[in-house]
Amino acid sequence: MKDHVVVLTGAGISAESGLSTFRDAGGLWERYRIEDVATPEAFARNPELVLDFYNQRRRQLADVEPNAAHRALAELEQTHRVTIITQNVDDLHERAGSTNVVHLHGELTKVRSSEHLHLVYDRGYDEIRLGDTCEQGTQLRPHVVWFGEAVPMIEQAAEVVPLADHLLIVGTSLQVYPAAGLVELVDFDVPVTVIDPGEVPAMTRAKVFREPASVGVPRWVQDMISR
Ligand code: BV8
Repeated sequence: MKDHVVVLTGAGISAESGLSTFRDAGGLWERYRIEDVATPEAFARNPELVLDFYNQRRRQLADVEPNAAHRALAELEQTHRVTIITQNVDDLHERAGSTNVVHLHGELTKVRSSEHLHLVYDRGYDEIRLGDTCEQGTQLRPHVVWFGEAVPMIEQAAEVVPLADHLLIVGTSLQVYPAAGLVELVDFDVPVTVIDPGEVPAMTRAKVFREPASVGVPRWVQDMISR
């Protein structure tokens, strides 16, 4: 039976593809206030501002490519069972070839009805305009989890983490909950590795490689494959 590698990823794994992280210098939250663009209240108050914020990010996806870290995780599926639990709303894991990706906070390439949560549609990299509606006539919104909204995939993720033979944490500051709480669910005897050039409040027993994902992840994967 192939070992099961569970990977928790955040904005840092997509940084070298050219997508801004949130909290780093020059990050999204330096240019926008969460309460203006990433809450249901913000959407009710100023839907155009919110739609524009996500239209820009969706459009940008068309101009970027997966990097060596995304590709290495896809390659690892040849020798291991891999589950990627990502906080990212970009589609770079799938474009790199990963087949088992759980999007905790939604997906930019999908839109949904703002009232009928089950009405979800593919949008590719196209924009949403005010007045674009679902088949029930309600305004479309980005299929992402805003702050203060429930995280529907958290149960599924919480069932997978305890099944890990290895936990790899890449490019997340572990500041946002309940996602950050997942790392506590790994068994005490399971090896935990963190790849992040910055300060990350990871578990004391984690092996930390303070380097960019495009360097640390391919090397970690080669090490796993060659074992
Ligand atoms: C909820 C989608 C209740 C939208 C996102 C407990 C304690 C405190 C607060 C809370 C709590 N529980 C809940 C809260 C409130 C809140 C929260 O966590 N607030 C934080 C700010 C304190 N959580 C919520 O609101 C959640 N919902 O609790 O609902 C509920 C329950 C039931 C029913 C109804 C309601 C919803 C949270 C999800 C919000 N949506 N994204 C969008 O993308 O626009 S969160 C978004 O921000 C991302 O998805 C991600 O999760 C987070 C950003 O974090 P990271 O990805 O880690 O990125 P960051 O920039 O922080 O760090 C980058 C890292 O990469 C750094 O470490 C850096 O060093 C590293 N790096 C940089 N370059 C590289 C690199 N690494 C490798 N290589 C490189 N080259």
